[in-house]
Amino acid sequence: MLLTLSCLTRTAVACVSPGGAFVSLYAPNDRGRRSSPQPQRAEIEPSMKPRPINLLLVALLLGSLARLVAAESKPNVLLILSDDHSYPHVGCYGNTDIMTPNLDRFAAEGMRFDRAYVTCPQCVPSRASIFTGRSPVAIAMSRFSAPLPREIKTYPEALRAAGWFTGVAGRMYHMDGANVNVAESQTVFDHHKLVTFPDRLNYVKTGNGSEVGLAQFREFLDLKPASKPFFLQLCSNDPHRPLNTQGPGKHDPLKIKLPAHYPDTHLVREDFARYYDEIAHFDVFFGEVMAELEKRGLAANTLVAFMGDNGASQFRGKGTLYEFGIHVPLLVRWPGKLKPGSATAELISGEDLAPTFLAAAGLPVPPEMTGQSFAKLLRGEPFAGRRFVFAERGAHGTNLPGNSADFDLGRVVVSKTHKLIYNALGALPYWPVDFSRDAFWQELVQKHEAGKLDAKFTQLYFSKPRPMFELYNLEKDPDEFNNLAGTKDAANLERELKATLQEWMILQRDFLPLPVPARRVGSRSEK
Ligand SMILES: [Ca+2]
Repeated sequence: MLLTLSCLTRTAVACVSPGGAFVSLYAPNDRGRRSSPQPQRAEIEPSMKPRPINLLLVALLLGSLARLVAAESKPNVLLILSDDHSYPHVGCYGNTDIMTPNLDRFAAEGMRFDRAYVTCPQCVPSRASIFTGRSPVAIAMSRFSAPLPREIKTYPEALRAAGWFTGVAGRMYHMDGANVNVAESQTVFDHHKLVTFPDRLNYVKTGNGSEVGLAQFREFLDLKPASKPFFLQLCSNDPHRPLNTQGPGKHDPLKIKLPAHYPDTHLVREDFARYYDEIAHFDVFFGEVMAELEKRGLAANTLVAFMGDNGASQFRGKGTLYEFGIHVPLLVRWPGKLKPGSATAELISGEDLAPTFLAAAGLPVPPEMTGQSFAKLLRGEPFAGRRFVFAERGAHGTNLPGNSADFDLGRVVVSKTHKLIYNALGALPYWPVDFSRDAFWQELVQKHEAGKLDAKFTQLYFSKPRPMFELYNLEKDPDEFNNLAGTKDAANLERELKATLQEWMILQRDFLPLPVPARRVGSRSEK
C-alpha cells in the first residue's frame, strides 16, 4: 500500500510503517523544503507536475494511512467468557450433537485450542488468573469470593496506561468480592476500600442476560474515543445453572450422546440436553457480538478470544479437577495475524491469556506474571510451549465443610499425556457444586442409598474416602477411570509428577502441605 501511494501522489512525506520502521513517500513540490528524507531519483518522474487534486488526495490517503498504521500497531482485544462450559461442548471440537454454528464459524476463522485449562474449576479464582496472569494461590484469590488485592495489577490496567479504552461488561466479573448483600461484609469492604475495579478500568458494568450484555457492549463501543483501541471482557451467564434459558432449538434428550462418566437416566439426559440448550443460547449471543463488531468496522483489527471461565456444573465438572472441571474451550481469531482454521494441542493455562494479550498489543509482560505468552503461536512463529499446567481447588461456599461442595482443597498438574490430582481433603466425601438439589442428582443419591446404583458410579461419586492421589493417562484413558496412583508400573511417573507439583506449590507460596512427604528431622528413623 505504501508503494502504491507513493506512485500515485509523488508527494514526499514521512511516516512510520506498521512495523515501526521509518518509511518515506515522495512529492516533488515538497522536495525543496524538506531536507530529509530525500527522495530517490529513480522513483520520480520529472514530467509529472503536482496538481491541487493530488494534494487533497494525499491528505486524505495519509489520514487513512496514519489511522491504519496506528490501528494495526494497537489491536483491540475482546475476551468473551461463557460461564461453566467444558471443553468438548462446542461443535468445532467434533461434538455433532450440539448446535453452535456461530462458534464453529468463528473457529474456522481462527485457531482452536484443544488443550486449554483454567487455573481453578470455580469462577472467582479462575477469573482472577485470567485478569492477572498469575495463579489464584499466589495472589490470595483461592477463596470464593475474595476481592482482588489492590496491589495485584491486572493486564487491562497495563493496556489502559498504554492508551487502550478498557472495560468489563455483562455477567459479574467477580473481582470485587461476593455479590451478596451481607451487612457485616459490606462494612469491611467500605472501610478498607476493597472494591477496586471502578478505579482500574474505564468502563465497569455488570448485568444478567444476553440483551443486557449486548446493550453494554454497544454502549462501551459508543463511549470509546475514536482514536483509542479498546479492551473489553464481555461475560455471559450461559450455561451457568439454573439451566432455564431457551436456546434457538431444543436438544433431544434421547438423541444426545452421554459422556462415559454419566449415569444414563432419563433425568440425567434431560438435564444434559438443557445444558446444551444454554450453550446454543450463548452461541446466538456470541454471533450477535461478532455481527456488531463487523457492523462497526472493528473486526479486522480486533483480536477476539472466546473461553469458558471454568468447567461445566456437570458430572466430574465444576468444583473438581477432572477434565470437565478445568479443561475448557478456547478459540482465538486475529485477522491478518493468525492462520484461519488452525488448531493446536499445546498446553495453555488460564494465566497465559494476560501475557498473550499484552504481547499481542506490543507491551512488555510484567515479571510477576507466571503465565506464558502464546502470542508467537498465534502469529505462526516458532513457539516453545508448556510442559505442564497447574490448577487448584479451594473454598467455594460459605459453609463449614461437611462435604466437598463448599470446601475442598486440591491441586493438579497436567502434562501432555498425564494428570496427577492431589486431594488434600480426600476424607471429605464428594458433593456436587450447583446441582446437589436437582432431581437427577437426588435420584442417584436415593439409588446409591438403596444399593441400586451401578458400582462404577458408586465408585465415581460416593467413594469414602476419596483417594489422596489420582494419576491418569489422558491419552489411553481420557475418561479418567483407571487410577494409576500407587501402582508399581506408574511409580516413577507418579514420583516425577509429585515433584513437579511440589516445585510449583513451593514457588507459589502455597499453604497446603506438600504432596511429597518430608522425612521428619529428628524422628527415630533419622537417628
Ligand atoms: Ca463459572
